[in-house]
Amino acid sequence: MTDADREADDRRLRAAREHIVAASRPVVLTGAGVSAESGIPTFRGTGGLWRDRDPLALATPQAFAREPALVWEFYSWRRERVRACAPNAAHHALAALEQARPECWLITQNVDGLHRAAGSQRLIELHGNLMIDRCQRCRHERAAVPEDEGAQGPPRCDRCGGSLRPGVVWFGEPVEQIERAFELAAQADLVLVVGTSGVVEPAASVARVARQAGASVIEINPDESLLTAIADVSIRGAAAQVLPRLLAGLT
Ligand code: BV8
Ligand code: ZN
Repeated sequence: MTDADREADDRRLRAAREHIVAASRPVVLTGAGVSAESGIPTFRGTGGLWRDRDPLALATPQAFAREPALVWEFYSWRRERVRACAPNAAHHALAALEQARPECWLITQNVDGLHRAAGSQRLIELHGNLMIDRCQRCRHERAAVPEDEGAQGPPRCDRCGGSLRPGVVWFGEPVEQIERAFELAAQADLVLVVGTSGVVEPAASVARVARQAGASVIEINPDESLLTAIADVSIRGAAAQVLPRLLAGLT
């Protein structure tokens, strides 16, 4: 990195910090990139594949109806990985931001539960939670248990005998909390977009709704995303490195 690059980075960080200091109703939108440094592969990055199957093709109700045991094994594999992972400095920095800013809400696309584990409470898990099982018949929910993982396929509900499924929102399924997320975005004066490609809708539009309502947009991502175009400041870097520097002294 040249001196000029470093100076440009510092300028962007200072500009972003000014937006954060000025904001009183910040909203944070996170994607899989915020968990990358915890060792959880992103959806579209390398390492995201499982038995060379595309996760996007497995994360659908059709795949589960067609091959329940295979899809159950895919989610068991992901649960096992998530159990071995801990929140990273990015998750902790965002939990500290919530402590310092009573109006701050965190809207995540992630299903790994790491924001909750880091202490974030004003949290909306748009796509559900990987570590929850939900009954397909009576919608009873329970914490996923390691004993149920593996090839024997989805377990049965102990209330109604229906088949359980992972408590996540699959592609093609409605995102039940999106209206609440859009309401918060429409009241925000800042949206911090961390570690998302901006590919998945309607989640990515949380940033667009905030922008249209007049919020400033700050993006943290090593690469460009579909949301870079609406960012006031786009910081090229890893969340676990950038967020602690960006929020130092502000939380
Ligand atoms: C809906 C849970 C309507 C499951 C997830 C055609 C046909 C059908 C549907 C559609 C279609 N076209 C569009 C759609 C809509 C579809 C969609 O968006 N598809 C995409 C693929 C085009 N959306 C839906 O289906 C949604 N529902 O529309 O319903 C409806 C309405 C009424 C009634 C019926 C139906 C539901 C979408 C929810 C899908 N579920 N997860 C599971 O996990 O198994 S989404 C899944 O992708 C994950 O949750 C993940 O978080 C999410 C989004 O991806 P990202 O988080 O952005 O991750 P990605 O890998 O893409 O990017 C990572 C980024 O991090 C990169 O930019 C990278 O540069 C950056 N990064 C890497 N390292 C770091 C980093 N950043 C910072 N620091 C680092 N260290
Ligand atoms: Zn049931």
